[in-house]
Amino acid sequence: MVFGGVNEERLQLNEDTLWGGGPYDPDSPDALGALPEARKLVFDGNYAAAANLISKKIMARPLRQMPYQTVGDLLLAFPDAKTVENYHRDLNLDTAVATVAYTSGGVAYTREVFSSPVDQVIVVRLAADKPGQISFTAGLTTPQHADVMVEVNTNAPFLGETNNATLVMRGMNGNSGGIKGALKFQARVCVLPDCGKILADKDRIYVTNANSATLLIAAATSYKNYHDVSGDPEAITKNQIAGAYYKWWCGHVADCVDTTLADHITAHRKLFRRVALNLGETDAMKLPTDERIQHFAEGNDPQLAALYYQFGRYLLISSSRPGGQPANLQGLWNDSLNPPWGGKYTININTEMNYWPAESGNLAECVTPLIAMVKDLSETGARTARSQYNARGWVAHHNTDLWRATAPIDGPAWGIWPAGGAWLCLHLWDRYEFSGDVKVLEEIYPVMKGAAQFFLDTLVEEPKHKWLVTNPSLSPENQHPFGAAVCAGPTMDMEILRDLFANTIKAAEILGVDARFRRQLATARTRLAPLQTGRAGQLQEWMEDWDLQAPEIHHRHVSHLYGLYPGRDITVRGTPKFAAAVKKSLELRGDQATGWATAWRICLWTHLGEGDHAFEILKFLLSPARTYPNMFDAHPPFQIDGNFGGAAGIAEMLMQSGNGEIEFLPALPKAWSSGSVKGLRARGGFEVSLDWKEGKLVTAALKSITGNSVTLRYCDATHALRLKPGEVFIWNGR
Ligand code: FUC
Repeated sequence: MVFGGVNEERLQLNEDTLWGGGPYDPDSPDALGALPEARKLVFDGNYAAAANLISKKIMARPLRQMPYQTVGDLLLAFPDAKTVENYHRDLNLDTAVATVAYTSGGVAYTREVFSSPVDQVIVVRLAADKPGQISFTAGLTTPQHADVMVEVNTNAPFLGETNNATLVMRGMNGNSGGIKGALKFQARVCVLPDCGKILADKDRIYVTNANSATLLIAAATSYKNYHDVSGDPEAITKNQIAGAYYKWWCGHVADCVDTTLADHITAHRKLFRRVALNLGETDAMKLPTDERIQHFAEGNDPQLAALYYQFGRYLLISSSRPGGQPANLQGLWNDSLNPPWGGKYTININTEMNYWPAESGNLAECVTPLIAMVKDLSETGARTARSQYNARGWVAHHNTDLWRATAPIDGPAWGIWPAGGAWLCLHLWDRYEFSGDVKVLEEIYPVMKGAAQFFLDTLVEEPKHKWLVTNPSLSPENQHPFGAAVCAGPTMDMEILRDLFANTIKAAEILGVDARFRRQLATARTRLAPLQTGRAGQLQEWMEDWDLQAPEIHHRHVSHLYGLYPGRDITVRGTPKFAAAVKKSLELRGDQATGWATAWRICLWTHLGEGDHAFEILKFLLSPARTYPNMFDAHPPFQIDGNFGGAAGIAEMLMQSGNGEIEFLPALPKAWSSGSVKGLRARGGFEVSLDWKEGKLVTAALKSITGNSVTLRYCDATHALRLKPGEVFIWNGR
């Protein structure tokens, strides 16, 4: 995070493996013994007693998971600027460079910052348009247990005329909930001035009268994986700084950085430039971003929606790269040791939502960390499945952390929900659907199989209709009218399992494996509790028609509507009765909720084909109530899922794919009557570009990646085709 002050610059530093605690196993040893009684209490309608028992016996120990934590701050103090003119700061989404610029005392200063995925360093470049004008003091602070010291000339002892010094922070992460901190971490800031003077004391570096200066920043922890913390952050950060340093050094300090910057921009653009979106441009673009957010609801700034979409892609590119951790509740931008909700992976919506714009936004690489995490969960979750349920396969409840904890946490109103891992599997399947790559399928199939196996072993017959249901479970975080959230067979679980079983069966068919298991899944699938319409015409959230009596009728979660989006159980054309019931449920819930919950509503309305309604909700999401001046989503407080869900909502207005179809402009709002988009990806393995005028499709260009067949749809017109890999087809929607 770049704060951009004039007299002081604060760079808030994060490293995505710096979390509290260490490897741990939170499974409750009393859970398995209590499970039959808990199930009975739920089936008997004794919900409060069930919750009580679950709270005592089944919840994880400790009850909470480990928090994501900050590294600390790099502070740069500049001489007092007497007058400041032309202050400007921006983040260029196309280069991923943040710039601060101003004039003071007749000197124009610029400060550029970028975080290079190539060299694994953050680079700060301080420049002035007159020589000898760069003076500052650099120091590191942190709320962690850590020491800061200066090392002089460790990187380039041979560079006679150019001195350099490095700030080094060495620390240990914190304990949490009785789990001892087990991670060493280190941050290094190498300060490289061009001319001028560099001095250092114990923990500060002073640069005076340089022509310019470059800072190279690296950070690492000893985390290797969820059960191995034997890494050497000193070696990692030294290597990263040295690598960047030797690349940086090009003979004359003033010209250095250029290769590092060029490589950074190339790597960023490789992902970012795949999609171009134009929704129209107006004079509102000339205003600063905070003012545009204030005025977006007035309806005259379509480019801000395009910017919000691309900002979402930028955030994912910047927080979810192969080899790193998935984007957490704050992406990776966190200034605290105990951020809201621990900055964890909440997998009853939030983590999944982070990845909603990824595949259609042509960012398959960014999904890699999520897939790696789900693989880890299939290992830790196998332990929980065995010890807490005596089941095969694996299970994850509503949250996880760096250590891949999978037991139910927080309390029975939140934690006793076994479908978190099953939901995540939708993203594995999507990876296959969007790529059409059988190698992907081979890699993910065992994980999907394990997730499905767990439910074959734990679904129980409900007494009234003999449906197979989850028990104990809940409809994420929503209380039913009987003093608890715990219940059996909430609608969302059934929808997730219908998807999981169908996708696992398809995967096994394609791979030609597990015929008997496929049959078992198919049989179990037909016995799951069905969708039901309640007395207000709504889609029932629970097996019983409780919706209208629930204490929080406008609850933020709309879990039971998963079947319409992101699931594919319900569609307007395929299951019109249930689509109408979803609409009724949405009307009952209302349009406005927390950031992510507002974004989910947008996505749902796009899948009802109601673009103007979705756009009205987007106006709320993109207002100061739900978007901070820097465009971060406001839950409130800051939570990044709303950014990603909002970006997905914009893409879903323009194109939707699934069930063998790609639909163009399924929910185009009137406000975006003309526009174009290039480079979206669709299920089945297609790249899609569209342009439209006066609310009507002009052309849809489709490029096949895999050679699959597909049906194109625009309004009521359809066109079935099969292209060769690489072949392009242009359609005018008639
Ligand atoms: C779920 C949501 C909250 C919040 C938290 C991180 O518990 O219900 O609104 O987003 O996750």
